[in-house]
Amino acid sequence: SLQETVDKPVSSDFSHPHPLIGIIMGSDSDLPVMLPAAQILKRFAIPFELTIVSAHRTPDRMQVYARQTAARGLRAIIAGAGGAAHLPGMVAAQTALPVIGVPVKGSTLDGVDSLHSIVQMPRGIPVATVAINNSTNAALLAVRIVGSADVEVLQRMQEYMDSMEKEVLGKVEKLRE
Ligand code: RP5
Repeated sequence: SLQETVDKPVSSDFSHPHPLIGIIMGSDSDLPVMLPAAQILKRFAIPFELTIVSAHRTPDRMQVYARQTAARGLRAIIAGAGGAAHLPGMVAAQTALPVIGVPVKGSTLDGVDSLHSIVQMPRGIPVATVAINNSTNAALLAVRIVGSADVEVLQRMQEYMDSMEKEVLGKVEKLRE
């Protein structure tokens, strides 16, 4: 049931005991959009946790989660939500950590509703907002945040960028053939 899914992690396999990044989402229906973020963090060997926190359905859980993140050693929060996507902003209001918002595309308004809800934060409380459904970029930004204080992680990011460049240049070569 929905109540069960909000009370426990989506999958305990995903949740590291000492995470640096928290991936949270408003509903289990957001999971397919948020999973690429988990895959990126795995690829970069960044410990993370993944769970459901709903601003509207579980407001107390959201407050407890947001207020404890810094003390628990997290470095950044990736928060995905669709529709009236208040989760990233409300979490950013209750922690000094960087919050990265992922607008999740719903069935009716193409995700623009969510994008606007997340990006239009009032001055003073920023949420770094990525493109609609682009949890990959949210995770890459989180890796960069961790990398700003960890040269090994920064090196991994540089290698990732180098391999991407190589891949594109390989395609350019193929077109010439
Ligand atoms: C938002 O409402 C969630 O983030 C989700 O994107 C959307 C719909 O949620 P469900 O009704 O599918 O649980 O809060």
